[in-house]
Amino acid sequence: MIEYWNPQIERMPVDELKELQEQKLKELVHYVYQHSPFYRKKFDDAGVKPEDIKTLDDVKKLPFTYKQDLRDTYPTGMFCVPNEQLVRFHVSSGTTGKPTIVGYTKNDIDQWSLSLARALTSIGVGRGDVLQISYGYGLFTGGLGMHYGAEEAGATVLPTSAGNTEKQLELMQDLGTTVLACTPSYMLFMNEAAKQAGISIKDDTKLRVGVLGAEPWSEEMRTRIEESSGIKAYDIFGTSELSGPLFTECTYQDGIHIWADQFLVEIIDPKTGKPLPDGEQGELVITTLVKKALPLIRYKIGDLTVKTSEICKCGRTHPRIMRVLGRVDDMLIIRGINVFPGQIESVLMNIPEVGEHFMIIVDRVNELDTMKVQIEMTDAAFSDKVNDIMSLEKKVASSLKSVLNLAVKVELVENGSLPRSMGKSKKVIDNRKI
Ligand code: DLL
Repeated sequence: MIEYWNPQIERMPVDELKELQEQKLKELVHYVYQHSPFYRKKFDDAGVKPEDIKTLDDVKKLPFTYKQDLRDTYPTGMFCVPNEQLVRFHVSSGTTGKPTIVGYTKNDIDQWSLSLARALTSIGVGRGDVLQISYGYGLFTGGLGMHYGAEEAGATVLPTSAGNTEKQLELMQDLGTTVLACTPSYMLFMNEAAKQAGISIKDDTKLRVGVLGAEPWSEEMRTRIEESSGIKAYDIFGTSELSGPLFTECTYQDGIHIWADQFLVEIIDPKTGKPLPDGEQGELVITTLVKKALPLIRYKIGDLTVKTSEICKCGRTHPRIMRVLGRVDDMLIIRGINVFPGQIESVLMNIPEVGEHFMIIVDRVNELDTMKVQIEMTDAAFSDKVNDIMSLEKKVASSLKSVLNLAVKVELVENGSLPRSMGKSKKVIDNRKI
């Protein structure tokens, strides 16, 4: 039986949903124009007035908002409410420059929790579940965001945060954790740590669901995680600027549901900024329809994906985005060829002898880009004496070549030698940028 948190909203006929969005969009543009000097100036510079937004399609007339806008107005220059109306800040540390600050009113937190409660219900998680949250608590939105959403959904929260893996495994067994929320990288790490401690997550725990995200991961990685841990692994997406973790797939695992009564999603051509039709890959752009402290108008998230408006098999009418390939700026250009780390992961995870850990190292030698992929083997392949290291390296290189159309040097490294991550993992070292 399919469960809904709010069936009226989640299965609302598409026409009604669009009407609701249109209404909220019109209210939003007036709201930001009145409450934020930042947006007033942005609209004025673009020559657009709130009254110009009459239909949903008019969203195209609105200017984009960028992460850089948040940095330029650091700390709270884009906010639409005075600080005393805020109940929380989250801070996202960028690799360069100022961090971005997100503020929330009480209502913003409630809306965020509702969004996640719907998402968790859609993957069959709620009352009766022990949900271990191993996303970091603190300035990062993963821990606290999941926490409030999971409580709203009725689950019993075990707020372990990331790290102290031995303790996490002990509590998982003792308290009967059924759902684990963490990055896919940390899921792998936990699996490994469990094995070392003589515990099988599959056989010795009650874990049945993983709510995995905050970083790109491939379908092939999902298969591996599901098989090795005996769980259903669901993709969860969100960004701190939109609130934090917000959207998941449903049990059909066929795209991530974006709640249309709260968010308006567009896919655009990253170069021209023109909206793209369903089914075409482009950059994700989201407008928040109900946030009050820090509403975002056509926020250019930077992630590449594909949208579909087809009604899902679960009956939900809200649009879906497919697995996020990565950020536009994660794309590596190697001798003129575009490569996403996720493509490499997909190829590697299809080769049974290759383990789950790899590192991509990009360099420039004699003015020429080079790419090396370091891989670890699976334990099973490692113990197979007949296995010839050289032939495995060759096999991996040729699989990569056939998919990427690029010569890649493959280097087998000792198991356990590549870095493990408890949060978002780093899979690329680009020495060209150093
Ligand atoms: O990572 C929020 C989050 C917490 C999402 C917990 C899911 C679970 P940021 O730190 O602002 O927020 O990073 C957002 O991470 O723009 C994507 O590039 C990437 N990302 C997040 N989820 C996924 C996913 C949180 N499921 C940025 N697949 C986003 C691919 C993801 N990329």
